Amino acid sequence: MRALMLTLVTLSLLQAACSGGASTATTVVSSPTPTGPMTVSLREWAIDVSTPVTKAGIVKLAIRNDGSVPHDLVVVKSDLAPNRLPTASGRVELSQVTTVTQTALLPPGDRAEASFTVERGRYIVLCNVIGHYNSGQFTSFTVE
Ligand SMILES: [Cu+2]
Repeated sequence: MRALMLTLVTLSLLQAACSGGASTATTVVSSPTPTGPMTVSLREWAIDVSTPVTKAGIVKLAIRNDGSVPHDLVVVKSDLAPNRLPTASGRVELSQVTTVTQTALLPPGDRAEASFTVERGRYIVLCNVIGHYNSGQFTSFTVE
């Protein structure tokens, strides 16, 4: 996480240096915490999150369906392995897990936002369209 943030800061500084012409890099990094939303990309058959480790508090997700079929997004708090959630008929049984948030079905290219409060622990992010979780469309992030 720290290495990633340093990389991002370095990239910002490089961008500023390249686009700023003769001016020196004056980018001020005033906040030690990430301010933007966690981006979530849905596709066949994976989910990519930009921030695999985050801090307790409010998490904001910027979700996009980058796949070619409709997907949805469900966030579950669970200490189970990400591929071990209870399923029935090709879907995760949400009544048997702690569901934090759930989007509507997103057509390809569509976006959605979600924000919710997280505490320490592991959160599993999945698509619950029939068969998609079993095809590997899930990931997880950790809250420290
Ligand atoms: Cu899906």
